[in-house]
Amino acid sequence: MYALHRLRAQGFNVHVYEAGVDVGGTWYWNRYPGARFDSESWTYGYSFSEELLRDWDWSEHFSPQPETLRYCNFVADRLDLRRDITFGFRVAAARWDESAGQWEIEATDGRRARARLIVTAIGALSAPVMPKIPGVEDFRGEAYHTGLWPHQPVSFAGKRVGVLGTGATGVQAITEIAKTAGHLTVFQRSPNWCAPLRNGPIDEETQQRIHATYAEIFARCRDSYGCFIHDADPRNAMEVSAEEREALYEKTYALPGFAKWMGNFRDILVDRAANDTITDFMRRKIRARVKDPALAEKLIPKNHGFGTRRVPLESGYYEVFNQANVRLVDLRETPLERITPAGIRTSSGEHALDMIIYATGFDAITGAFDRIDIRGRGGEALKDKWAKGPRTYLGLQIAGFPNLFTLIGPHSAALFCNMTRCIEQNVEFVGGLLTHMRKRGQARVEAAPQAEDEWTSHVHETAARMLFTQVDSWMTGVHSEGKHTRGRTVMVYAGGAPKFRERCEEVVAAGYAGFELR
Ligand code: NA7
Repeated sequence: MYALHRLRAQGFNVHVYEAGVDVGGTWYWNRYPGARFDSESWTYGYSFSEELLRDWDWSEHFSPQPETLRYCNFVADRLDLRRDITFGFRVAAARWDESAGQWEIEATDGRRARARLIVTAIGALSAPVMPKIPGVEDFRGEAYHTGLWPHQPVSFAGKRVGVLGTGATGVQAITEIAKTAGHLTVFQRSPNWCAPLRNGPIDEETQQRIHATYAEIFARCRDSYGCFIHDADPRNAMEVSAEEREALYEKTYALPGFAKWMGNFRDILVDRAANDTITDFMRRKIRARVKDPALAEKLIPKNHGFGTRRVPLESGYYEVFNQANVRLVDLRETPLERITPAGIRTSSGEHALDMIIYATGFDAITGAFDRIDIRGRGGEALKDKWAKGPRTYLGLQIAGFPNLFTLIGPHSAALFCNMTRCIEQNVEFVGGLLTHMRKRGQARVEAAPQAEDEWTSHVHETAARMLFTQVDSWMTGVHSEGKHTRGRTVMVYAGGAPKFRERCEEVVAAGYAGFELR
């Protein structure tokens, strides 16, 4: 939406093709119960427009999905975006036509369109993945994927509900569904380190303070590693006494949002000994919250340290397992065998269900690209080029694919950064580059192969020091669909948003070095 607004304001002829029947992207598709921000609402809205900031009040510190979707609609209305959007147009193919110097896109229903330049804004977590389990089609009850949730209300009352998946989505959905389900069975393959969200309504006084300090809020986000409002404590975890360490862990655990992940000792995500200390703290928290000690052990992750996967923020998740109507099935103990017409069968027998909810995540980061047949110069398929992992220049362009920009693409900072904040930077960079080209009468831009090589190596080097690269997760390109084919892949730029922005500024100052313009 910002790309449309910005490029249109810069005098370009822009048109958006959107698969959904309305705006909202992630917030349009992910309408499962419990869906909400894991970042402070007032840090997540667009910052580019005084008017948008002035005329929108967030009602909660961590906005629920319906309010966020209303916000997206508010932005679309205020900026009069819909007149340049074709909805219900799912792009199946995009081909570069060298002789015309144009891209041609084709929708799944055969409609076509042409443009000199394409800017993708197809998301990093937008290609939902169903698990590859035999019998998925056989189930006779209700079945939903959280990322393709129906628009009609879904009732859980009196039903036997099964949830598969305990990532950020599963954790939010489970907590909410447990409130009304007749019986809830949670099928857990890997537990995650979850921590309290500590949401609450925004009172009038706080609302006024937020409005009065937006400039400061966004400046703080801009200077932090991931564009979150939380910035790391400058000390290393092992530099202080055990008591001081514990005190900061308690303090951040009691704070809202990602304070415990992003606002902790600076080395907990890079130094294993430091990470062990916070992991031990989180382990004790789970034990204290779950009444049955054996169950608590099952909910404690064994294969990764705290924060090496995105931390699901919860509002009573662990307490759900103290409820009489909730049961945890540990799929590592009793592996899943198949979906049956009546429920889910594990090695210990069949669990009869009225509803199955697949909270099984996304073919992350490259999935949305792989689902479009993107062909560059000489008919080269992007999927083939990225078969062993993405190769890009600044996450924004790909050698061999002229006039194609990939906002929040693989290897951009946006993927280790809060999306809206980094989207704004990405859009402004692309807008600046296109204006630069227009002034010079240039019509074609393509990443230089050498610039792509250098950026790809830099992304790999930067990732190497981070603990998260040694763990299976969507951030390392491992998901149920791709796990066995590609293994762990460096998918994100982990140098942090400020370094990424600096690099982009240097590129601009050097006349868009690394981009071949003609
Ligand atoms: P995630 O974080 O990728 O979680 C997917 C979950 O589904 C995870 O617990 C998986 O277990 C589980 N899963 C996937 N396939 C299977 C099969 N076949 N059997 C059992 N369990 C399975 O996706 P989310 O939607 O929760 O969150 C993604 C991001 O979106 C999140 O970080 C926020 O930024 C927003 P596994 O861990 O692979 O063992």
